[in-house]
Amino acid sequence: MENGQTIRTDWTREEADALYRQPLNDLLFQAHTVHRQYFDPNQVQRSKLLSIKTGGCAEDCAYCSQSARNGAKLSASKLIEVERVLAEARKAKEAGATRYCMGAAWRSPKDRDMVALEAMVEGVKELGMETCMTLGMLEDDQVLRLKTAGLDYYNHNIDTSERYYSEIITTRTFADRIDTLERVRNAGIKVCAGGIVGMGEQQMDRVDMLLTLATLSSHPESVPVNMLIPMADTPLAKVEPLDPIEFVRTIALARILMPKTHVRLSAGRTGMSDEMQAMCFFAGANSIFVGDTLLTADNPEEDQDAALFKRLGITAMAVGCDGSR
Ligand code: SAM
Ligand code: DTB
Ligand code: SF4
Repeated sequence: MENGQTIRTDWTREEADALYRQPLNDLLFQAHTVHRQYFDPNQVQRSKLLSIKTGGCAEDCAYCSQSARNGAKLSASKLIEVERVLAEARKAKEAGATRYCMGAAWRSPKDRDMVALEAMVEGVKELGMETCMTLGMLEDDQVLRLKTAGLDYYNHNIDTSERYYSEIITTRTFADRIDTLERVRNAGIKVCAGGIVGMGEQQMDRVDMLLTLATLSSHPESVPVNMLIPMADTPLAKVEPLDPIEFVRTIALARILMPKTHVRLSAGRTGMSDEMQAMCFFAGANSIFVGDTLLTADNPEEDQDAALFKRLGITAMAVGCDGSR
């Protein structure tokens, strides 16, 4: 029991579905009430992303500009130098980011890359930032090496519901994803796992995706909710845009099911109005990516986010503060 409520990992599909479908005002009220019980509602955490190895990926994720399989034009880079990563991390810290997330376009890391990855984690930690990596699937020994280097979070998304998954990715299974999440959790690294909405899925897929995360043995500490950024030359380039209210409902359900989790309003903010983002913060989102690029796609400029925070009376979480009550 916490704050008079139990953190539940036994949510049923019927409960989650009913929560998602209730009248929007009821859903928002409930989500915001839960949010206030666990977090300062006016504080938002800021993470910065860096692509440490871009393009040429062997996986066939239908949304991704970095897959070598789906005809996207992005050329493959090598793993970048440790010093360059640390120089970028320093800049991100000066700009106020508290978590540094390093992403690689890999199915999984090669053992020959591990020494450089460990040095990146150690160097970013020395700067006083939280570290996060997203490198694809991991084996037990790789998880252990990253943990020993000091990695705080590992991001690995389930992307969508188990039902819709095979429409989006065929080169690794939903069960593979869960397997990597379990390895990360068992090693004592904090879990960052979420997905993408707006990929042509149905409402029940959005509910089921969150239900899978909320019924893991422990909730992920971070849940990024990405709005699909339709990338040219990918199979999802021309998918019908999602009703923004459906996106807000997804955030609200994530907040209710996983009360203590940082819910991140992730990719796709350049396509969102200030009003929509404000609604997402009210619904329980309390983390964003900052800086004008994500991995390969655009993100709002720092000035724009600073102006939005000012308009909304939101302040940024400081290093070492998780915004919880
Ligand atoms: N290669 C690693 C992997 O897939 O696990 C790490 C990087 S990958 C780009 C991280 C996540 O970014 C994906 O799982 C997906 O949820 C999200 N993502 C990628 N492309 C996106 C897009 N066009 N729109 C929204 N989210 C996207
Ligand atoms: C996550 O859920 N979203 C981030 C992070 N985890 C690695 C990635 C968003 C990528 C958006 C598309 C791009 O920049 O290429
Ligand atoms: Fe590769 Fe990750 Fe893109 Fe999938 S999402 S194609 S694994 S970089």
